Amino acid sequence: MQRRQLLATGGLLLAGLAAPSIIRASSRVLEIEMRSDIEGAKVWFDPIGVLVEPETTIRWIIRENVHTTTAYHPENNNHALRIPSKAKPWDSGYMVNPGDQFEVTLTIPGVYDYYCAPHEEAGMVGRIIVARTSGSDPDLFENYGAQSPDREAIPSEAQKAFPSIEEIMRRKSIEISA
Ligand SMILES: [Cu+2]
Repeated sequence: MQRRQLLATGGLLLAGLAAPSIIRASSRVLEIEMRSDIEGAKVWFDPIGVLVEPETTIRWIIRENVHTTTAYHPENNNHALRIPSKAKPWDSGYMVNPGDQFEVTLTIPGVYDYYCAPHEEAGMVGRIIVARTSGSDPDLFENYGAQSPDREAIPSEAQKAFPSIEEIMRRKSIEISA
């Protein structure tokens, strides 16, 4: 029995020494679906709002229609900065095949707003809040509601679609029914 316990401990130690990529693979992943009804009249990210820990990998998966996931950031078509200023922007480009995926790992706490390029006018946007469950982050909401006059305006349908920070903090995940 003792010997078996020792072996088990040794195994754990070895696992700890293994390549960082192996440890990464077991880190948190959260999936967001890119959806559409048959006519393409209704398009949405599901869940539209999520609360995650730092180092979470967000994986977007396309189910229907054609979509992008694109961060609100000046590098993306001169859009307003609506992700933490030190975070790297992302743009998936057009995703067309059901099942295709795009991943981003978010490390910096804060609010991340993003949109779908062909459907921003239709209000296809999402919001991710990255926050530690313990302790407070003074910079967490630094860009919340930021509007820059020299950037692309956020269409009113998109502005209306964002779930509030308070609601995301309370519910952790805000789903949209088909
Ligand atoms: Cu879309």
